[in-house]
Amino acid sequence: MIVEVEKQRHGIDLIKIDNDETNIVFTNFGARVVSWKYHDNNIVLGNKVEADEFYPSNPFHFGATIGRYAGRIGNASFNLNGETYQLEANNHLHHLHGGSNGLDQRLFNYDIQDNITNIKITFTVQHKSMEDGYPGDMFIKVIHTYDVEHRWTVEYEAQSNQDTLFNPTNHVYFNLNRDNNVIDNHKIKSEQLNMYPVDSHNLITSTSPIDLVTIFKSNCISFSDIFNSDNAQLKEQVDARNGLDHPFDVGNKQFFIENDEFLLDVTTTMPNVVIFTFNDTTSWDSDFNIYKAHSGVSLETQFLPNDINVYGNKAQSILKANDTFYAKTMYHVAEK
Ligand code: G6D
Repeated sequence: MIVEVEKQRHGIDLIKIDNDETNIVFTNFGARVVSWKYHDNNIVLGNKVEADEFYPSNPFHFGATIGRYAGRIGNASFNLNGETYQLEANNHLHHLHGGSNGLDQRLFNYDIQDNITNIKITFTVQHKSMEDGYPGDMFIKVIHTYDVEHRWTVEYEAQSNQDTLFNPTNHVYFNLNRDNNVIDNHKIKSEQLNMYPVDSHNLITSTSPIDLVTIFKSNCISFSDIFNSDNAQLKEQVDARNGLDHPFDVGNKQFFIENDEFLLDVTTTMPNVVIFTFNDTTSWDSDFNIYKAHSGVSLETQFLPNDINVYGNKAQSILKANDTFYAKTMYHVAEK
């Protein structure tokens, strides 16, 4: 495996890893994945040529680390230990993806370890208490590892000096098609595919999910079948937003995305995954916007969005002072 660093403007570095059949590129801007290729086929959405211009203005968080909190916090406010915290309302009345000063917008420090069977990049950053509305000074590590078997692993380690919320994810969008045509032909497979219904602002409306395996009598379902389903509850959810933008419970914390040529295996320690099929790309007014609806699918492994307002002090995203947070997600791609 070969690793090299390319410097672009504004302190943005590309860290390029070559592993023969595959290569992958990360950047210190948002500790993000910029490109992942199997031979000539781009399997994720991104731009490594003009990364320094593309990413600071990318409203769809391509490949970025999201934090402190992935997804929405309803009414941009939460209560913790009897104290109410008001966050930036950057999505209607709600707070989304840690706000405009979230981890995706931060330049991380980094260190590269070139091991025999993998290359490990440890990105670090500090978040000061209240600079983004959340309590607690945090020290956050995002570790991206790429190994000889073409497996990308992302690990998160973090501590806070006060009780706080922490719900990180990576906002990578996949497209396994060689011609980059829409992902409607991709299938999702898992022992369980339970989808939480959401309201018009994409906040969950019920903790009783819709069981897709029962509806489709299969645990391997194409996105086009989901988009065209006659099931009344599913149809109402899909039609209202031209696709999926929903949290799921998957079976055994593992699921697969596939087309005829590639199989992506995703394994995580996190309990949920938000599946977003890039339903409306028109709001991004930029020459960089070459995307149409369903150009990719993001697979955001995380705790249930808005859990703090749904479950209160039982929310899994609560990180206690001086405890160590740890989570890991692995993506393995193979040709069929
Ligand atoms: C997330 O759930 C959200 C979407 O609604 C948002 O548009 C996207 O990130 C950028 O997946």
